Amino acid sequence: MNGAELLVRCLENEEVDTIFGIPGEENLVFLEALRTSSIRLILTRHEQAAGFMAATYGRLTGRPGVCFSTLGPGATNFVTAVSYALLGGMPVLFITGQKPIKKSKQGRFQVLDVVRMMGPLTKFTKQIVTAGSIPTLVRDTFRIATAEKPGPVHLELPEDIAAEETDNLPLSLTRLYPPHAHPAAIAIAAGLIRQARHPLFLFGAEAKRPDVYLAARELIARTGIYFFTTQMGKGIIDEHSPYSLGTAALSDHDYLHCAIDRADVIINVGHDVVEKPPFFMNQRDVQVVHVNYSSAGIDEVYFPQHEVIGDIGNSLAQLSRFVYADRGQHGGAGVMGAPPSQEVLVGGGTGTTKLSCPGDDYFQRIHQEIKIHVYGAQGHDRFPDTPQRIVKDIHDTVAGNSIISLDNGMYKIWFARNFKATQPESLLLDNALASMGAGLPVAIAAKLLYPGRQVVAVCGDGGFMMNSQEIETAIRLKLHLVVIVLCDNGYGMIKWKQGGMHLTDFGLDFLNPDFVQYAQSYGANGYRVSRAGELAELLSECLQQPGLHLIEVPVDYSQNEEVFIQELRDKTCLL
Ligand SMILES: Cc1ncc(C[n+]2csc(CCOP(=O)(O)OP(=O)(O)O)c2C)c(N)n1
Ligand SMILES: [Mg+2]
Repeated sequence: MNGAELLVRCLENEEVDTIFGIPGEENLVFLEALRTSSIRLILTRHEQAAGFMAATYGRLTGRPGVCFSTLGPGATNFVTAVSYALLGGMPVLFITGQKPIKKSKQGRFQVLDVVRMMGPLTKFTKQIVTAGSIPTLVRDTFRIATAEKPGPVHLELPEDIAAEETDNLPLSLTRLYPPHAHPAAIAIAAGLIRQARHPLFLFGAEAKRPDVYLAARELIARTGIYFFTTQMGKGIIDEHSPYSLGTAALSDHDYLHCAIDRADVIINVGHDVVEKPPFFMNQRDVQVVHVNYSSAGIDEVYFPQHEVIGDIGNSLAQLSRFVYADRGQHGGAGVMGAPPSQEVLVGGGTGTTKLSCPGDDYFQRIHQEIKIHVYGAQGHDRFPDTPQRIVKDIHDTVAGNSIISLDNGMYKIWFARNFKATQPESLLLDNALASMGAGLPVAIAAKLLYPGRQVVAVCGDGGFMMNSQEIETAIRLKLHLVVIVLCDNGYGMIKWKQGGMHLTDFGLDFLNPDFVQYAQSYGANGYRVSRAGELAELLSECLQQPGLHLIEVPVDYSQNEEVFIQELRDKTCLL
């Protein structure tokens, strides 16, 4: 067999069932090997989209997603998706073609040093120089991509190596078992929790592993300790839990931060500094315990005083046992000993609410305040819709196990904050590279993986246009998808920041195509919301009918200022 055939055999051996990409002439031997394989080819309209899709495969399955492109321009188009996988901790193998390395008749046409380009962006990058080395390279790249923290790896397959004959065969698979944390580290963490008056758990992106969220759910249920999540940790435990304080969509000053400011020990499970900070550590007297597969990156806003490094699922199971045993002795589950008769004052821009908080239920009170001011926020019943109303209408219309894929823009903060996730995949968002353009490709990959679940992409009019061509891919694949495009005719998030800096409104407005006609030109269905309340009706219909549906939703972003600036500034937490 030739090198390309062996590469495909090795991918099959790694249980790869899908590959995303766009071939160039340098990939034709590889494409031919794919044609006769068990691997499904998903041809996309931009390599960046193929990369986002493969990363989503990796993110959702824990096994590397795979994508491929040609040399030069195809490889450079991958760069954003490689970076997305790197910061987001998603296992992906990127394969790029290359001119023959032994002799080439095309000089340096399209030739870039792609291996070097991938260096700072991947966990491993290499040019394949003999066909016989393919089995070890594939095994090694899959091992590296999957090892915590997962990420992207890259192999370059030159044309002549693809054609080179070899009789080597794939290697057998091995499974990685991360080492367990040192018992002394567990004991110290348990001691800190035991002594804490107001412990809080934080769950981040790397806690999204099946064994971790099972252990996390048990730990919270057994101990009754309150928790919150980072944006990417959302849904690890159902946010309807009585112990959930929601998601840190902002880094400071939200209702949740009243609880964070009150906490004396915060146990950060699976969080690292790549995500926008869920809170700022300052020199305040809070103990932060970092529970993760690897040691914390120390930063001005993150310098945990204690670390529990090792398999997170095991660490949580052990902590659960320690803490439960201790709490059993000291009165069992409930909120830990706050001083009696504390007063809590939390309120919104619509007026403050003064609550008398008997005993130790400060966190319970914050839970109530979040229920009222965050999840209960309806926005105004007017047209165009407010972000709160859009989140609520989508939340209340989709099925409990649906998947919402977000692009990047202002609405991401609203969704992260106001949408109650029930499952780890409920809200797929990127708070690491936070690149625009991922919303639709991610939704396509999610639908391919979970054909039985409702999948909705929510994009801004800016982000959607960065990969809108993938509508064709979705149509070709006959996917039932709903794409919601929030229209403010501008880069709303940056406008908000510009306003926050008291700068003049400049340079951020654009014109849009008619999205209804745009969708129809692809053979999709297009709709436009033109009155308050219509989004929920349209969405409900679109979720019933097969095919690709695009709903254009004008959005009124005046609430950014009203809530995130005025309401949160006016609220007070008395500690
Ligand atoms: C690829 C990329 N370019 C630029 C940015 C910076 N950026 C972040 S949000 C944003 C505006 C997004 O606009 P839109 O998609 O219309 O969403 P809106 O905020 O208007 O709802 C920009 C330009 C980014 N995150 N990613
Ligand atoms: Mg916009």
